[in-house]
Amino acid sequence: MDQQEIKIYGHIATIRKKGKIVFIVLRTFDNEEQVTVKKNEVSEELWNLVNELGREYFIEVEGTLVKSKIAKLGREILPKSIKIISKSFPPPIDLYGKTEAEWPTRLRFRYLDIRKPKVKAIFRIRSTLMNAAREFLRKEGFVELSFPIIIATATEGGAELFPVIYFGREAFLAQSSQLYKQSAVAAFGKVFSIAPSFRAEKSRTRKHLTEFWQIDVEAALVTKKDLMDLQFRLVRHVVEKILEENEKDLKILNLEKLEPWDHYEVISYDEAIEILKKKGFKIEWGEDFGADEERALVKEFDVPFFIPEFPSSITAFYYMVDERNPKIAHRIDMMGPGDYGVEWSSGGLREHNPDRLKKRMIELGLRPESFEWYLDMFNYGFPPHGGFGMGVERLLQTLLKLERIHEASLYPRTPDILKP
Ligand code: AMO
Repeated sequence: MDQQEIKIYGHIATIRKKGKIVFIVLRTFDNEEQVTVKKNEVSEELWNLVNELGREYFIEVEGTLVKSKIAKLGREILPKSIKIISKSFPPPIDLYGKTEAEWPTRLRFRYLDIRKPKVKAIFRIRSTLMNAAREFLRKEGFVELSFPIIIATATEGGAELFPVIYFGREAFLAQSSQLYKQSAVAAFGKVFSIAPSFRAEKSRTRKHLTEFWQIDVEAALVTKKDLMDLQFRLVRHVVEKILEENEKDLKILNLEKLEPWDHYEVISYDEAIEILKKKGFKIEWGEDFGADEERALVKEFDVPFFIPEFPSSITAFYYMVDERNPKIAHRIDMMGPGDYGVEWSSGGLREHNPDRLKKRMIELGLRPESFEWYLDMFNYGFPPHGGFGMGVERLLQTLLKLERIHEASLYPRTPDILKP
């Protein structure tokens, strides 16, 4: 078909007058169309109206869609009528300029910033990611559950909690669903949730948000190898789905070369320390990797990799400590590779013996009384289990080569940003 009568709606992205022709780039919800208004071919009324239009006006266009050799999309719309549905102030940030507004300005007007094709591409891909992760886990037999967001105790360290007043009592926003997903594993065997996590960390880095989303997974009777394989296959499935469903978005982001990795690597904690020492870092056995160390380490890899054990002193209480070598705990970190690589997940095997757990809590300076129900549940025939929590924005940051994690969040929350 060479031409077609259509009626479409959209925002005016750009409007350019060239003598007796006006070119409008109309940003519809899922595309861009060129509307070409020729003075000699439209009514006087329509020509006059065109002169009133401005950027970001939301309009209705009725006309004929025809093939075009000059238009970028290979087609253009010759309008018969244009209606202004909603006018716009001149946009305070240039959505189509060659030089992008500074990040703080973009954030201030984020509700406009998210209209940009590049930003929309990121969030259409995020939507695929969420759906693909869910689809993959359900196919693997995991049951999706929702865990409380308002909780009574810290799970990932006390200093990072956001307090809430809960009918006169102190409560907190969940840092993760750790304790609850573990409780559910005894009932369902394989569980997951995709939910927000809140951390009151005053970290102003390229990879920290105070509100982020986790793909939280827990399974009974798993080995460390099972957990690594599962995570690798999960990420692979996500990438495959993005390639399948977001071809256009990848093009907008210049990421046509995105490829699912065909294998993963495993390095020991000791090896990671060695690599860093060779690179001149002053890091000793027993320390966790800081931002600079992590960045240097991930650059050494071009496929995702796992570090499948850590010193127990830097590992949360719920991980299983190695029986033969108590200096080591069975925590596994999954790292995204390359220049945009970051830690994607933490996870591992859990301790399910309540006495050993209690001892661990005391060793780490925690009060077992605060974890009464959690400790108690392990007295009722609890299966060995393990799991992981994968950061949605972190994964997206690496896959889409985003300089800062904030770009993977529609309305990012950081110590400095609370509005809009
Ligand atoms: P952890 O605290 O390592 O582990 O968090 C798991 C994953 O969540 C992401 N993440 C973050 N993303 C953005 N901003 C932050 N401030 C932030 N903090 C963490 C990362 C990280 O790898 N309960 C355990 C997981 C488990 O063992 O199952 C946990 O929360 O991608």
